[in-house]
Amino acid sequence: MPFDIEMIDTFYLDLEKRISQIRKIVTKPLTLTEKILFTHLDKGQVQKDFARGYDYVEFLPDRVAMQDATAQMALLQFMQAGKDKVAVPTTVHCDHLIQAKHGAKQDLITAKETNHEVFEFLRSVSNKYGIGFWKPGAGIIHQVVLENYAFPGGMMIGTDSHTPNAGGLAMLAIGVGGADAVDIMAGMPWELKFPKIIGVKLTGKLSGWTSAKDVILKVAGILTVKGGTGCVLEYFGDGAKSISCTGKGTICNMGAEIGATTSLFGYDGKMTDYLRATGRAEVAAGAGLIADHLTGDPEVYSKPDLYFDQVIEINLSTLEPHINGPFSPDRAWKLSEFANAVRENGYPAKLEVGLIGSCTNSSYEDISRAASIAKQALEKGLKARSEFTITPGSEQVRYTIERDGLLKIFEDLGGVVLANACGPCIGQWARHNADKQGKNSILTSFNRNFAKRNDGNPNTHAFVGSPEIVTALAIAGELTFNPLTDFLVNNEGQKVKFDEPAGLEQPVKGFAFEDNGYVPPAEDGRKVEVIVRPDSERLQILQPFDPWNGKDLEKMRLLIKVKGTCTTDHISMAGPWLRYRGHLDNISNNLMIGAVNFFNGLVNSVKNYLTGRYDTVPDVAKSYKKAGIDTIIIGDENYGEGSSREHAAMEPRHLGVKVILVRSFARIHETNLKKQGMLALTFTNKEDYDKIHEDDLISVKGLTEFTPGKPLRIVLSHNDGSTDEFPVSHSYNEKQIEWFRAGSALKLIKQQH
Ligand code: MIC
Ligand code: SF4
Repeated sequence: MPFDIEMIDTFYLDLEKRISQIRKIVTKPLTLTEKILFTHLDKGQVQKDFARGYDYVEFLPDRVAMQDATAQMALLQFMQAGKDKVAVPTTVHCDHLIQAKHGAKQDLITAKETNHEVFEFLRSVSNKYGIGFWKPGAGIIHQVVLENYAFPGGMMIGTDSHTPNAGGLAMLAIGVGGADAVDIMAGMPWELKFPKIIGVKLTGKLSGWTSAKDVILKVAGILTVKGGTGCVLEYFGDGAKSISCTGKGTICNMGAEIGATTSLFGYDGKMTDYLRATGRAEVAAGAGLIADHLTGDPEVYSKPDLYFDQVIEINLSTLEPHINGPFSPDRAWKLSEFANAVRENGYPAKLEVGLIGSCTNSSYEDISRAASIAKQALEKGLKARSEFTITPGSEQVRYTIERDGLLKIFEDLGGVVLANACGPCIGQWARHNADKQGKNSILTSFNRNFAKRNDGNPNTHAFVGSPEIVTALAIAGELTFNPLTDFLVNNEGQKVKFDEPAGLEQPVKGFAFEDNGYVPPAEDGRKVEVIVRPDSERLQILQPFDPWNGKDLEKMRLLIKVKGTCTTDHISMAGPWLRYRGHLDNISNNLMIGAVNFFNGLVNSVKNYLTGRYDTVPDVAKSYKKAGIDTIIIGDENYGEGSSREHAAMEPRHLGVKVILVRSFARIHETNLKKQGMLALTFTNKEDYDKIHEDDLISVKGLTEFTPGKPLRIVLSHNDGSTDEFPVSHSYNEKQIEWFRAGSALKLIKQQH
């Protein structure tokens, strides 16, 4: 029986009626995005056609998913909300804390030991509050959600930026910070600025070496890392119908890399197939009865320019495989032009490691296509010349590909099968020699490739491609190899060439598993005890942040003026720091240690005016905090892109930073800052970024009249006695201003209960 089938059935039974009510108010043809958003409006809300990119709207999503690295902070906050049980179906997935070193079996045993306290905490909190718990080794959150929980027309939020993966099953799934998840778990509506909608029309059909991954690699190249900010990408067209459900998941998942609020496809036959293959024929039957309401209206798709804010068209028949990177997921190269790019840019041509899998590319189809290449290599007398790792996304996929002999093919080729977890994708990779910081290249089928992300080495050039391309290049051992055109020489000295990959969307014998790793919660969790040791270095009960003192912020010191890209990995690094995700004080020791200081071009080296010396960012922040001096961080474009981790907002808050002033924000991070009671401001005139000097005293004026839509003012007192003044913008609404005044959104929830 599918999870929460009653909830899904009720939703489907009611949908026809709700859509016709909506059509009375919004008389134009509707995109799927609008249908889902309108059918999930908070109850009391008067329905109207909202202004895209402008109106804040309150929603009631159907479910919440959290992964272990973000769930700790989310649940530490939820525990303060004073509830007995979560208000909507919710799950926790243990996937980020498993380090890849030797291979699946041993790594999982080690992870369970080293993270015992955290896993126990998550298990007991889940048990207490009615949350489904997926054990370590069960799989990566997004793959498990797609296999078990996602349903067409539904809406969910997840404390991970790649939550949009469920868009592959026509669900509107949005990545958020933990405090947002607390809203929904506590039974309150969750607000979002009504998104703009970009239509992506897919024509033609994928074939040969080109796969779903190449669609999103191409889209990332078109839109860049910030081109999707504030937008939902809705895919449609005949080409869309030809892509497998899991392939659609890949495309939606990696939409996080262009800053999109989410991405989704309309319900179609591929989704029916997948629902059936994963034991959810009931969901498919329910969806089938109201299929028209689970996709955009035909008028929208036939005249997309009239109904979308922007339209992109991609012909799948002529789309080439792509490789994106290094250091940014939007640096897109056609495969036929990649070898030249490697030579011209001096990227290390030797491919050290090829890594396949992750939440975005570990479906049966992905693995079987990659295995078809690996099999050919074995038959043609080749072995992998690069190191090669395989990360299955879930125990269901792992068990099935083992049964079907696919894992053995990879192992015969020299591949290492890692645990069903994030592993190297999030720097949980004990890569030998990474500490020597040598210049090298790796190629993954993951979604992100920011500097240092995979192994902590700033000189690792990480590139992203489809699993079949990664496999072919790992066999060749060279980034300049093009499997479509080039030959390899085998161990008998013969020239051999690969045939096109071939795979199966669904396993012929069906999916199987012995233990999928799911642990249901107690019926009545009130007596379950949750233990957080006061001396724990991994977990810490949260202390509420101070409320606003009612005054303008005067004469703050600059903590750091960041130069260039500043992702959440730069603000709160992952890898070894994942260890402290449940302990705000300890994790704050990584605040901004990856960001480049504008004034000296160095990482983790900023001036401390109390000592006159340059020191690490966390130490300088602590020293100002101890002296009672408020601080400000200045940033550039798309500040906080990447992860949903709210630590990137809580750490500066904890260490006395009052304001983050940037050229522009990534969506999730901006909301996280607001939720934690920070001032998130943007330069009204982007050039004013240049006016900020290292030794300025910086004030924010106008806070006593803090109002939606009204700019605040910055006053700079320079060291030479001169001053500068300029306006700064904000996107706070009334409610968000209340969060600022109270000290955080959570404090308001507590006051209200
Ligand atoms: C990521 O892919 O960057 C992560 C690690 O999954 C993050 C979540 C986290 O930092 O815990 C994300 O995507 O939100
Ligand atoms: Fe895990 Fe990587 Fe997916 Fe993030 S992107 S959830 S780290 S596999």
